[in-house]
Amino acid sequence: MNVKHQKDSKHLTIALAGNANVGKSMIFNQLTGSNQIIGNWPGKTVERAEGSLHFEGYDITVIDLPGIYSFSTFSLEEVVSKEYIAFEKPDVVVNVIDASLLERNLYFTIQLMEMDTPLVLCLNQTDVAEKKGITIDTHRLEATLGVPVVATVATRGKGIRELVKTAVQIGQRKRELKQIPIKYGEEVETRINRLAELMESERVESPYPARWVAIRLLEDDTDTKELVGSQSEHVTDAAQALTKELETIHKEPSFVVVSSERYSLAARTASDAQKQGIVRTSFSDTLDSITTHRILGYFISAGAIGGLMLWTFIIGDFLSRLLSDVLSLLEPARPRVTGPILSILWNGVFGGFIAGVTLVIPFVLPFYFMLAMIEDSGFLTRVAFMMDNAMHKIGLHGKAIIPFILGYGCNVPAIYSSRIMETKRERLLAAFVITLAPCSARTVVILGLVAAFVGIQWALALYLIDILLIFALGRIAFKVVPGRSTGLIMEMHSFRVPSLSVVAKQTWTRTRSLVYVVIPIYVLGSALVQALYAVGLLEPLNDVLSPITVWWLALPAVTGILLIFGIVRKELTILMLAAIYGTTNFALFLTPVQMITLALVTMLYIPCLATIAVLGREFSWKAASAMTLAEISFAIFAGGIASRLLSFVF
Ligand SMILES: Nc1nc2c(ncn2[C@@H]2O[C@H](COP(=O)(O)OP(=O)(O)OP(=O)(O)O)[C@@H](O)[C@H]2O)c(=O)[nH]1
Ligand SMILES: [Mg+2]
Repeated sequence: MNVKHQKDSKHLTIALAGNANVGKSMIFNQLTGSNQIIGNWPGKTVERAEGSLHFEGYDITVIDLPGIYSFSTFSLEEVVSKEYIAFEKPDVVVNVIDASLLERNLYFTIQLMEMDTPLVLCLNQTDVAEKKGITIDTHRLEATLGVPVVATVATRGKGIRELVKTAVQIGQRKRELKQIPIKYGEEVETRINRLAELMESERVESPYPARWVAIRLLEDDTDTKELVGSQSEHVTDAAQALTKELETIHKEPSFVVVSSERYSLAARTASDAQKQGIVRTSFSDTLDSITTHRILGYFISAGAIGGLMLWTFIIGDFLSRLLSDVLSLLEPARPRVTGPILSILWNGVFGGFIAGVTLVIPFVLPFYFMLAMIEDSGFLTRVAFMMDNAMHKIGLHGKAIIPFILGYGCNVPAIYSSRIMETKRERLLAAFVITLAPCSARTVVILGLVAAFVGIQWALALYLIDILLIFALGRIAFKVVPGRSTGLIMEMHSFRVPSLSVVAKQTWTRTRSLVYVVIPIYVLGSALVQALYAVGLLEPLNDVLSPITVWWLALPAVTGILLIFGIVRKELTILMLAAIYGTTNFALFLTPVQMITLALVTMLYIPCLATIAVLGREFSWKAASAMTLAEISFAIFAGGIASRLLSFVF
């Protein structure tokens, strides 16, 4: 890792660190004008993000780190944050904390102080604390810790300027505040000192402060033991003996001894600095008890997921019709001359653009809008909580519902967010389930083909089949991939009225990145199909695939090329269909059975290229190809069966 530690007077690096869901990314976005994901559920930021800011002549690099609770265990997020702070040594670490959960947040603050890094405490969400009747004496907190404290309300930009100002002062060492050393109980403290001295005499080198390493050793942290053990077994042996002593005195594992001391320190500091007033039961509390109610909660959660789909169907359908009507006004401009070049240009490029606009945007936009509302209000974590039981059936806990619902939008970011799962195995299972989630591309196909021409009940049936398949296949995968499932530990944050600007920004960022990718690929693809057609290559390609498409699936031969394009992006299957026939009225050349079969196969047959790439990167290429092959064979199998069964119905 390269150590970049520019100490010139006009450049500074500020890192934002703290627990999950405290508002780090919101502050980051405000400072740098970036578009990091914001939402009311923990674990959104998974990799560090970098942005820049100019402030009073300073060139500031701001780093947004993933939210973590401690440095001791090692989830990916913890490694990312710990290594960044230790190796790259930012000039200042701004520890963002949730003022309404002061005690819990201070636990991490104490660990940061042990890292010996220049620190500023950002007391965010003070508005939420106020609503809960909590008032915090910032001066007192500052005096107890010896760390400057700035109160903020990130959603309203309150205190942000002051925060940067303080961070710059600390980063430039213009304001010296002496951090009060964290003192543990006598028996722990003497052992920390003994280990730290031993490390010095043994000349153990590490990017972390000696005291920090000593504490980690007493906590029996595997990574630290490896780091030190490779240099001096003498130290690790001594650490083991001292750990044993602690365990005999306290009759508890040593990491519990150390962490309970830290907790009691956090508790003392918090209760010293804050006052709890009397509060009435708030609306948020009432909402909370309804949405997590034993029985009602299930209906509400199911209703939320169903409602999200229904909303997308209804609004999407309406917008799609509206857009087609408006764009059909352009139809008279269609050139009368025909010929390969013109058809490439007109049908391919222009037709591609129109179909892309009318078939993609209307469905994706309302979906992402509602999703952002559900995320930002804090409702998503309640759904996860209620779904815990159901998800355990497929070896996952309720938290997995969050990436899964995100997968309804796009599988790619959803697979990234599966990092909120605790173990690698759970992440892999979650990712597998996500690749089957009916993402917006699949929704475009199901709605554009089935809902529009066969009936909305058939579209809903496809969704239902998809969910059932997810459970069935998820369960098989759970049995195949060895391991146990873990319990659900997830904190729930208060409900809040979604911030319209956050929702709007989120919707726009997600839709934009999708549209920027889909429409150009589509326009190119559509022109390519026209070109293949013009040079007479389309037929042979379709012929090669015809045993599958024509014989087994009973679809027109032309679907061969569609399914190939669909590998790139699933919307392309129906967008290309429109391009080839020059109309979006699919009923002219497909029977209802064919439409349902085509939608079913498209829904299941492969996670798109981008998803495969992420799977390969996040897990392994072996896992990615196994999932891809399994899904292709399954889709073809299921499509053939469905086509035969459906011919009895229609
Ligand atoms: N009321 C209120 N809400 C806030 C404030 N700051 C942030 N939020 C909300 O808190 C939630 C979490 O904000 P994020 O910026 O995503 O939190 P984060 O710390 O980056 O979270 P992770 O990336 O998951 O670790 C969002 O719903 C924000 O709208 C605040 O000062 N007041
Ligand atoms: Mg974040």
